[in-house]
Amino acid sequence: MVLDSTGSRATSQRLLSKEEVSYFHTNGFVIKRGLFSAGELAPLSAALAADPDICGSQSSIPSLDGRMWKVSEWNELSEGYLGKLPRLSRMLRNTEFLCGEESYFWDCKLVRKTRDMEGTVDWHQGYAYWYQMCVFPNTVTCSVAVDANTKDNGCLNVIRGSHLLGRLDMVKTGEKVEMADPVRVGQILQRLELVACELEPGDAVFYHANMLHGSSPNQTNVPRTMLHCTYNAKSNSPIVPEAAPKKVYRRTESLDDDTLIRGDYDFILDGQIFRTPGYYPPLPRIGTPTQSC
Ligand SMILES: O=C(O)CCC(=O)C(=O)O
Ligand SMILES: [Fe+2]
Repeated sequence: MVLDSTGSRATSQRLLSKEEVSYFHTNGFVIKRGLFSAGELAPLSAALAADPDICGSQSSIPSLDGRMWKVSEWNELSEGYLGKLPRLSRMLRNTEFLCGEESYFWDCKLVRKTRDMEGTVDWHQGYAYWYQMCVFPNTVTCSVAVDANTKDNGCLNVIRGSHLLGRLDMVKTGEKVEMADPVRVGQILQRLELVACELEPGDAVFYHANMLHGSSPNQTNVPRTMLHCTYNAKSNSPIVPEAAPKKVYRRTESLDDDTLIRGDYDFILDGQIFRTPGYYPPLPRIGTPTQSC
């Protein structure tokens, strides 16, 4: 067995088994414990503690209860930590298993909730935002817990089986808040189970583009940090390439799984090209592919 310097198990155990892939298709999500070791994530945790402002990259997103959340987004695969992590072999292979074909990098987000920024994330589906670009909901997100994610500090919540509901309408509440129609979500929650994804650092949850997900506010004094990496299936490249040039299929070359533990990256936060803060695409209108990223 190959052990990394923190004693984590071999990379083969970081690949989803057939049973886990089947669980994903039935439930819309699957939790993979120990996808990353503490040693691999420690440099990122330290960089975030030293620069909680994340190089000024965070956008503020309003939520229905008024507890804003902040997100940093990037779709540039840099030679830094944040550009290399999504290219690791285990990320590409696992998302290929789940997409059923070659997957390629779509984008990444870092969501960090603190006592000052409690961050309620209202229920939504990823595909609500990608619908205008892609004909199938065949994207998979892998959300990695960078620190302990608990119910108290606002872990990710998913609704088991909601990937089978199809794409739900998003509604605008007030000026800015966009979320899956809350009346419908209420009905769904009477029928399907809410699963709070409590994770240790390094655990990850993979979920389907139509999985309803969101998160509750952080009610503790410890941060809750999640790194969301999304991949699209090769055959599901945007229908109007000019409207989404950065999302068009191009092969994502995989990197060895020991890249981070070897420290083989040029920088962590400073140097990464993030999307301009404040950028948050308006929900596209049905019928016209206008979204550009
Ligand atoms: O980090 C979270 O709690 C969820 C964030 C999320 O779903 C998103 O950014 O699309
Ligand atoms: Fe999301």
